Amino acid sequence: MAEPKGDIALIGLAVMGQNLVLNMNDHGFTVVAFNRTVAKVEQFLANEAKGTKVIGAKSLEDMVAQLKKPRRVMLLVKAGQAVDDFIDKLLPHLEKGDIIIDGGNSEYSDTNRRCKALEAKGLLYVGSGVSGGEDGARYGPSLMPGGSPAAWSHVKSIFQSIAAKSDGEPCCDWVGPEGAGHFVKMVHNGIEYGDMQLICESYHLMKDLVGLNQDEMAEVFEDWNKTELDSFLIEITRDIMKFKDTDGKYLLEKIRDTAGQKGTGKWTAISSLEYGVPVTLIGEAVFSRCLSALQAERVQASTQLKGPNEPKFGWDKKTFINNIKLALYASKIVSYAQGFMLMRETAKELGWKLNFGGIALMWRGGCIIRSRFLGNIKQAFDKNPDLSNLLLDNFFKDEIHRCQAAWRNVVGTAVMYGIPTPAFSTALAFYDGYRSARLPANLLQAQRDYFGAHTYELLDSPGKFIHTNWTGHGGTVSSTTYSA
Ligand code: NBP
Repeated sequence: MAEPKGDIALIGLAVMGQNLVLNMNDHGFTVVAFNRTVAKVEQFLANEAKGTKVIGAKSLEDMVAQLKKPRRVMLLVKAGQAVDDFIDKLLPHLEKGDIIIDGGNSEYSDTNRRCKALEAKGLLYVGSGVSGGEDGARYGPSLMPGGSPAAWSHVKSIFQSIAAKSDGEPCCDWVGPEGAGHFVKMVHNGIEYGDMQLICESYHLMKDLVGLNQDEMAEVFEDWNKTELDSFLIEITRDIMKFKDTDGKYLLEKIRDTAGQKGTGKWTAISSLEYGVPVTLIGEAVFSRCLSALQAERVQASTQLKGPNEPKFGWDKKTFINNIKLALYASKIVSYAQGFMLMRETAKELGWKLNFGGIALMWRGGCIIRSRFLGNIKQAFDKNPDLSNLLLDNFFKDEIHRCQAAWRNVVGTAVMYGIPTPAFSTALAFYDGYRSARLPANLLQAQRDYFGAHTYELLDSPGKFIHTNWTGHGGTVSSTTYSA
C-alpha cells in the first residue's frame, strides 16, 4: 500500500468541522475527512471541498489507514456521549503515541476523565477550546489546547498555522494539562456572557432612560469602538442597531426579549461556586438570561408592580452617555479580573500551571470576546506573570480610579429610575467589597456560632477556633460537621 498522506483526520462535518478542514487545507495540510453519516463525506467532497487536497474516508478503518504516524484524529462532534462513542470506536484502530483531539465544547471534567483514561492506554489526548464560530473556524479561530503535554509538539504547527493572528502572533498556545484547554474555553464563554450583558444594560439605559433612538445608539457604539472598548461585540452591536428588516423597520425591536443559553456560562458560574471564587458578574449575566426567559410572568408583573416616581431624566445626555461608557469599561475590568481569579484558583486546586498572559493572547484575536482590552491584560501578565489580581496591576488600577465616579453615578441613577443593571451593580459591589479591609463577616461568624456552635476566630489569634455560649443555656460543645 502507498505511504499514507494524511497529516490529520477530522471527524464531524457540520459547520465547525467543515470550516476547520478547509482552513487546514489552505495552510497546506492534507486532511482526511469523516462523518458519522458517511454520505455527508461525499457531499462535502463534491461541494465545499471540491478542488482541495481533502481526502474522504468511507469508514474509521479507512480513515486511520490514510494517516501518517503518530496519527492525529480531531473530533468536531456534538459534545457529550458522541465524543465517548467515537473514542471507543477509534481505540481498536489506533496505537500507542497516537493522538485524539476533541475540538468541541466539552465539559472540562469530561476532558480530565478522557485524558487520564487514554494516557493510561498509552495514547495522547488533547481537549481544545475552539472559538470564533463559523468564520473563525474557516479563517482563523482562537484555539485553546490542553491535555497530554507530549501531544503539543505534534499538533503545534497545524494549530498555530490555522489560528487567528494578533500582531503576527498566533492566538493559540498550550494552555495546560488535562481539561485545562476546555476549562479556559468555558471561562472565555462565561466572560462572553458578561460582556454581552454589560452591552445590553448600556443599551437599556440609553434607550429607556436617555431616550436615544437606534440610529443615535449606533453612533454611540461606533464611537465607543474607537476607544478602549474597541471589540468585536461592540462592533456587531453597532451593526445590529442599524439593521433594518425587509419592511424598512428596525429588526431589533421585533425580536422577543427572552435570551437562550447553551450552558457554558452556567458551567462557569457553577465552577465559581465549586471553587469558592466570587465570579459575580458572570453569575448575574446567567441569571439575567433566566429572568428574561420568564417573559409571561414579567408581562403580568409589569401591570401590577410599581417602580419609582422619579422626575423626568434631567442629565446632560452627552455626559451621561460617557458615564455609561466608563461604567461599562470599569465593570468589564472587574469581570475579567474575576474570570482570571477563577482560573488561578482552579489551577491551584487541580495542580495545573496556567500561562495567563498566553491565555489573554489566545483571546486577543479570533474569538467572540476579542478586543483591544485583551492586549492590556496580556501586558499586565507580561509585566508580572504572578500578578495576583488584575485590579492590582497599575494600568487597570488607574483605569478603575478614572472610571469610578461615572460608574457610581450610572449605578445610582439606574437604581433611582428603576432600570435594572445587575452586571454594572454587582461589579461595583465586588469592587467595594474587594477593597474593604474589614467586611461585616464578623457578625456572620457570630450568628453562625450563636445558632449552630460553628465557632469563630478572634482577630488577634487566627487559626484558633472558639465557641461562645451566647445564650447562657447552650452547651460548650462546638459543631464539626454541620454547616449552614
Ligand atoms: P454539532 O454540534 O451540530 O454536531 C454535529 C456533528 O456531530 C455531526 O458530525 C454529527 O454527525 C455528529 N453527531 C451528533 Br449531532 N450526534 C452524534 C452521535 N451520537 N455520535 C456521533 N456523532 C454525532 O456541530 P457544530 O456546530 O459544527 O459543532 C461541533 C462542536 O464544536 C460541538 O461540540 C460544538 O459545541 C462546538 N462548537 C461549535 C461552535 C459553533 O459556532 N457552532 C463554536 C465553537 C465550538 P451526523 O452528521 O451523522 O449527524
